[in-house]
Amino acid sequence: MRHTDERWQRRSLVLLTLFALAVAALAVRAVQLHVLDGGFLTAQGDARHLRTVEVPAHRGMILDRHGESLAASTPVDSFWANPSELLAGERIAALADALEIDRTRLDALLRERGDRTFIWLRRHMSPDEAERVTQLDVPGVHRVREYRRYYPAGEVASHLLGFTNIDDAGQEGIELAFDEWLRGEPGRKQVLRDRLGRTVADVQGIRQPRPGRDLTLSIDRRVQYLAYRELKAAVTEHGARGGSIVVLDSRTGEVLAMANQPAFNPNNRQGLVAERYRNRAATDVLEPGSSFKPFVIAAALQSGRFDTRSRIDTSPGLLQVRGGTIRDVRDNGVIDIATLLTRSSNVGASRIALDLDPEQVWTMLQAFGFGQPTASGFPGEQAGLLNHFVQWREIGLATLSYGYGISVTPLQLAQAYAVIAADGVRHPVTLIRSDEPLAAGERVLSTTVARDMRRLLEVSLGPDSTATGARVRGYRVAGKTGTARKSTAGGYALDRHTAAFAGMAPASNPRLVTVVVIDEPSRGAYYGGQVAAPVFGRVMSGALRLLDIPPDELPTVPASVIAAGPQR
Ligand code: 59J
Repeated sequence: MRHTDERWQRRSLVLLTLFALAVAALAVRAVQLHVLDGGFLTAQGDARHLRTVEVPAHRGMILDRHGESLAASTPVDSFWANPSELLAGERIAALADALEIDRTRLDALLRERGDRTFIWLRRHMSPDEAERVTQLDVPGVHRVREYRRYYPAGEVASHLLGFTNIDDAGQEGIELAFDEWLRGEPGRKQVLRDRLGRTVADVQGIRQPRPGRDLTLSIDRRVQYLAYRELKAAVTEHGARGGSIVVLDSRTGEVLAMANQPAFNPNNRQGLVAERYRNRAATDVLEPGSSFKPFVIAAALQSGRFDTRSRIDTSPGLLQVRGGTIRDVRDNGVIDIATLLTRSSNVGASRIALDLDPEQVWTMLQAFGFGQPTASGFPGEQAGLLNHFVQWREIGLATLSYGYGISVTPLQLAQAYAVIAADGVRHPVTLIRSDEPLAAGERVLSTTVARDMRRLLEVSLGPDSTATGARVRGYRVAGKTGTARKSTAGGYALDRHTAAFAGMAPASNPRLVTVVVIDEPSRGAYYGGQVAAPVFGRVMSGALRLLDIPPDELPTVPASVIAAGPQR
């Protein structure tokens, strides 16, 4: 019994001693870690922290139909900081210098945002400028790769392309409409940072950025430039408020050019007002006035009640209808339809319209595309206004026949003229190059009526026309002028006009449709024939040659040459 007790005591003593030794060992180790190795371990813990950062994706380019660049993203460098890291450091003055920002501004920036862990110091520096900042190696300053959009065509395609914001996201125009396509998807990567926030190593890419896709427009950069240049010259010459021009390929519905005034430089938008950003050709409406007459006349031909030889009595240059009086500038007497178009008789157009079934006219105007936005997909595009025929009274139908009480965008007007150009078929308007054979399109007019209409629009530009500026040497041209008083709060203004010209060439087999609108010419001349037709003529002349479209008019041989007989 006693023997057992002794053994037990001895065993307990051994255990106790071992336990005490273990405690002592732990205490020693604790002291060792805390006191001796403390600094080293703290440094290690802080030095290695992983952060996930976003890697911006490269935005796709916008190209013209021949692959010329219209918008491209170039790499730039941006700098950010964690203010608490930077405040602790010195060399703020040198940093401000290298960043090319004001010292006091940098101080304020850092103090204001003192509680945040991320602020931008400076964005979008060129690689050279950025290198100077990086060389300073100021702790807490971080460099990231970003992209900046550049528009090689500058003002020339400004409204059409729109622009991106500083994060390269689409804000206006094509950049906005096709943002999803262009934008790509940012990647993510994990980086290892040291205690001062410097990236020690890219640990791993979690997800590669997916670059955006390129977008090929229907636009031809050369035609676009021509359209821009001639429109700008005319708006300047006539002291106009603004203007628009649209050039369509009438066989496909592709927009070859679209320009407006005033314009803006998309590469430097500082201090610009949003007013200048509007692509008026799609976002602004006008009362078309006489440039609208062809559509009601086309409805008349299609109805079978009129043909190209029909004669209309416009005497005495006045027409009383229920609700008002229609006026011509003079008494044109009994005239055929071509003359009606040349002299732009409002009475003649009204007489024809009043003889038609309103529902049939309305259906046809809808088929031409009025009252609905086109298929262009352009942001902010207007539908225009085409009242329902049950709302038309006699006066409503009469004024509609010469282009009032309806509103259209220049793009819609071009689309409708393209129906006449394309033998009666409406092709949806598009801003994207179409590589595939075209969808059939929608038939609006019979081929015969479309050709008759073309002939009338060609003849109306004959010797008596006020629109001689619309003529193009070597090509037959068909088209129509319009001069419209602008509607204001108190009725129609006496001194504010929209001057327009719309037409096509070559008239025998049209390829191009061009619409020119000049808003409020103010230097005396304001008729569509004087102000808009010459722009049409110059743009068509250049575009037909640029596109190698064969002439359809035989050069006239001077009588003197014929009289001289065969040359040897
Ligand atoms: C006109 C109108 C206003 C709206 C008349 C333009 C109407 C009308 C009420 C007088 C200027 C002007 C609904 S005429 O485009 O007839 O291009 O060379 O603005 O008639 O009833 O001092 N065009 N224009 N009319 N309104 N309301 C002719 C015509 C046209 C010309 C000239 C002069 C108008 C021959 C326009 C041209 O074809």
